[in-house]
Amino acid sequence: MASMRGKRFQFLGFYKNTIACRCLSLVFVVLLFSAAFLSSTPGFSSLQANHFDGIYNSSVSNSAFVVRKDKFLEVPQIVWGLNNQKIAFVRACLTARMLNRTLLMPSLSASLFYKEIELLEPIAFDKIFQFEQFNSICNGFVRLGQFSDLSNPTGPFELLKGSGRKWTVERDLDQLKQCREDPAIDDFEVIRIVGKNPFLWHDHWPVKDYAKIFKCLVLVDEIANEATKVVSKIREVGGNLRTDAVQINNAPLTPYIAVHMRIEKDWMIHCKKLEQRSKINQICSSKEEIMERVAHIVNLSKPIVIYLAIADSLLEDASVLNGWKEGLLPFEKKKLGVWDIYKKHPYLIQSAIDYEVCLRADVFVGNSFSTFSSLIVLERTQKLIEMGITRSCGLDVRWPSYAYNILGDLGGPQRWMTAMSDSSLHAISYGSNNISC
Ligand SMILES: Nc1nc2c(ncn2[C@@H]2O[C@H](COP(=O)(O)OP(=O)(O)O)[C@@H](O)[C@H]2O)c(=O)[nH]1
Ligand SMILES: *[C@@H]1O[C@H](CO)[C@@H](O)[C@H](O)[C@H]1NC(C)=O
Ligand SMILES: *[C@@H]1O[C@H](CO)[C@@H](O)[C@H](O)[C@H]1NC(C)=O
Ligand SMILES: *[C@@H]1O[C@H](CO)[C@@H](O)[C@H](O)[C@H]1NC(C)=O
Repeated sequence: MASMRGKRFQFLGFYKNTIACRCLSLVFVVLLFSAAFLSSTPGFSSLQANHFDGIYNSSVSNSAFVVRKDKFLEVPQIVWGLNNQKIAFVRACLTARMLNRTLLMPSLSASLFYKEIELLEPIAFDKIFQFEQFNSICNGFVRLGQFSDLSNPTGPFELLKGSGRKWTVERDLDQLKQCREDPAIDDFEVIRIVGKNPFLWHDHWPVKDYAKIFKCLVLVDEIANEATKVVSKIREVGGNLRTDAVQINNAPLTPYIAVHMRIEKDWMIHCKKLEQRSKINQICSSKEEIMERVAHIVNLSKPIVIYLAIADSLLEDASVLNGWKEGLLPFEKKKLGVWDIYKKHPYLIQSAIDYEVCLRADVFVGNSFSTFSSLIVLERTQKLIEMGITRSCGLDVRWPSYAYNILGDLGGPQRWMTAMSDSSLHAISYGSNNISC
């Protein structure tokens, strides 16, 4: 933030030359002051969700696009990890938009079971994300509806998504176009897509369309508050440790690094397979490699707290707290004393809290093949862009993100920013080591 402020004041100096511009610069001073005030208020950074919604224009509406409120799309239950579910949900929204239909609020899954359908624990979308907020931010782009909005007792049109190698992207797109154009289908109040879950559907939309809808996903207060408690705790331990070690004056917020250490059993199996299939050997990082690379991040003001976003129960080796270089102070949920906050909740909510904690971190380090890490970097990139920073890879800016699975400068992790103009979400967010820095 310091360097940004410096730039803004230079900009102001430029206007000071003429008297006529003095009043203008006065207006600027007021605006700058309020911006500077907001950014140095403790609540500002610890409540980044508000920061997204409040200060910047959060409407994603592009034009007077009207989505029909009397025609609906129904999709299968959304499954797997939190971010697989978010991607699948957004893909369902974009499909509904293409059909000019309201998406019937789908069920998400609270648990992480992959195979046993009866163990998937359906959970309503609005138990995790705010329903009204979603429609208000996404107004004019996509729309969510409730099953109680349905009027017609006649059955839906069931649309079977094709599968197998012969079911190409083109065929999939043709099928959707046909649904839109054929009155015999379009007249149905509900089109119900059956078969594969939306994460496995062909993708037809650019990254920026996904990004627009991610912005409409605002956590319900109960979950956002849990994340705020965890972040406060991290900053509190950081503050205590730092005042013991070095005297830091006027530091309103103790910074922290969040590392999404993706070293759980399920991931190690998945990533080894992925490495073999794609012939890329940069996907799996060991605990030691992650520690080594994080230690080489330049310009960290040590000592600094490292929050380890990790699914503790799935760890093979419980010693993630050992082996960190001097000045890097690792904490996981138990050592931090926040396990009580997490343990009340099912997988999906635990993961959503961790996601927020990583999103709000001063520095984030993750794995470029993980959807969890990738969507965090996408949101952080979006925030930087809204602040006017479009290229930050080499610069000393706030909120840097890194990928530890790729070697960057000086033995550190590679700087990471999402290529928002990419045409494929898969290429930038979970199937690639191309991280645009
Ligand atoms: N960070 C974090 N991950 C968790 C938690 N609980 C489970 N997980 C992990 O999250 C993974 C699935 O999440 P997903 O969003 O798909 O991320 P990805 O698999 O890394 O792309 C699971 O495989 C777990 O290892 C948690 O509380 N925090
Ligand atoms: C927000 O952006 C939308 C679309 O770009 C625009 O129509 C609207 O006027 C903006 N609102 C504000 C408060 O700037
Ligand atoms: C969606 O349908 C409504 C009602 O028929 C129409 O006014 C609107 O233009 C349609 N939107 C698009 C993008 O086709
Ligand atoms: C590290 O800090 C120095 C001094 O503030 C700055 O000049 C340099 O650009 C920074 N390096 C990086 C990679 O951020």
